[in-house]
Amino acid sequence: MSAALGPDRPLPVQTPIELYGAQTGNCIRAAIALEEAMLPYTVRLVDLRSGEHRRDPFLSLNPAGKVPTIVDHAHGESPLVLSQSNAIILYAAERAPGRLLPEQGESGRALAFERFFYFVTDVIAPNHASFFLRAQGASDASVVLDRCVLESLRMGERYVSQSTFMAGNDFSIADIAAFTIAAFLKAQIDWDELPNLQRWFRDLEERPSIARGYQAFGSSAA
Ligand SMILES: N[C@@H](CCC(=O)N[C@@H](CS)C(=O)NCC(=O)O)C(=O)O
Repeated sequence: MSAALGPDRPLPVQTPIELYGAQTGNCIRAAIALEEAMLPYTVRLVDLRSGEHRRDPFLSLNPAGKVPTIVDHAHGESPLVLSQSNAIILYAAERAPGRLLPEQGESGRALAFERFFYFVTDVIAPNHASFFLRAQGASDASVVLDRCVLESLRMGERYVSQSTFMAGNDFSIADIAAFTIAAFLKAQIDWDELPNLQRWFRDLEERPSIARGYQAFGSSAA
């Protein structure tokens, strides 16, 4: 046993990660990842309605003026600041080996990455683009994208037809990405046609880390 962690010395206290955010999909994904990784964190609510994210002090943390952003003080004098939800999810996975990505086996990890990026790039990203187009008054274009998003989400049915989770029999980052977008679109999904996806969704609704991730910014509904 090293002297630093000998019986006379208390274990170092882990300073909680600060998670800046609001009740949005990207922020909830980051919160779920921290929950799954069992990393202590403190929520710093950012009031998007009043434009708090476009003013200092938040801008000095993330000049892009977007949430989520985390500040991790576990790195000595200069804390680690991360401002992309997917980087935060991957960082949580690295900090907690085996919890969000398979620890052993290249193929298991590769599959988790494949499915994670599938939901991020083929479902979540076009869903954001559709939201943006609608806000700009380009409703026809947004309807086309909405159709693609729902069609792509149906692929999840195949992923969970042979396994408990999106990338095998262990929970992974792929489930975080898939669950949050399925929850967002749940009223538009034809669940009767997707029995495996429905079973997977109901199981994850009951998962404590997911429930806590949704509550992190003050609302509980998935
Ligand atoms: N690529 C970024 C996107 C971040 C993002 O768009 N955040 C939204 C909330 S989900 C935001 O801060 N919107 C406020 C604004 O753009 O004014 C990520 O994945 O974290």
